[in-house]
Amino acid sequence: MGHASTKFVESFKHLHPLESEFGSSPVESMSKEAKSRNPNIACSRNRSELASFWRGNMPTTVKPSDLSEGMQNAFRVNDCMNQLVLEHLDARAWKAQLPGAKTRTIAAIICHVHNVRCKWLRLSAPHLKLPQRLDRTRCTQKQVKRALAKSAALCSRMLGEALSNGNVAKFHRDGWARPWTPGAAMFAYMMVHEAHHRGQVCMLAHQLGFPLPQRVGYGMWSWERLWKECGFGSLR
Ligand code: NI
Repeated sequence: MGHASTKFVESFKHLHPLESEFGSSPVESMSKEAKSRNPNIACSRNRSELASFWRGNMPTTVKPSDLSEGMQNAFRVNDCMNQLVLEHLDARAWKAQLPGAKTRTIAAIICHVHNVRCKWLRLSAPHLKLPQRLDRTRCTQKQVKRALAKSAALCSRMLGEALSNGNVAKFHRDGWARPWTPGAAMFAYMMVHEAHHRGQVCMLAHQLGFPLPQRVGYGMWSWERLWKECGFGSLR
C-alpha cells in the first residue's frame, strides 16, 4: 500500500509540474504562532474556524452572469484535459489490466466518466437529446474521444441552463440521491468527479509502463492556452 501510494505521488509529480502537489490550505498559510494559539486549527479539526475563514475570504467582485459563463467554459476546458490524455495515451494501455489487480481498465474508467455525464443529463435535463452510452468492453479510444466531446458540450449547456434559472431546476447526481439546487456545489461535484478519474487514468498508465509524455502534463495545466484553444478568448 505504502509502495503504491509512493508510486502514485511520483507519477502525479510527473504529470502535474506547474502546481504544488497539495497546495496550501488556510491552516497551512497561518503563522506558527497562530497555530499554536489554537491547537484545533493546527491539526485541521476545527471545522467552524475553517468555515469562518472561508466566509471572510470570499471574492465579492464577480458578477453572477460571468460566473455562470465561466463555469460552462471551465467544464469544456476540463474536457480538453480529458481529450489531451486520450490523444496521447498509448493504445497498449487502453484495455490493459494491472497484473493481479482487480481495478477497472482505463477504457472502463473513461467510459464511466461519459456514462455518468449521461446519467446527470437524463435525470436533470431530460429535454436535451441524450448521447449514446458507451460499452466499455467494445469502445475504441477514438469513439470515446468523440463521445466525451459531445457529452461535455451537453453538460456545459446543462450548467448554463441550471445556473441561469432555465430549464434545469434541480441537479440530480443520482437516482437515489436528494436533488440539489443548481449552483457552485453542482459545478464542483461535476468537475471533481472528472478530475478524480483523470488522475486514476494517469496513474494507471504510469503503472502499466506507458506513462503519458511529460508535455501532456504541461499541456493539461496550461489553462490559458486551453481556454484560448476552446475559443473562449483570454482567461481573465
Ligand atoms: Ni465515478
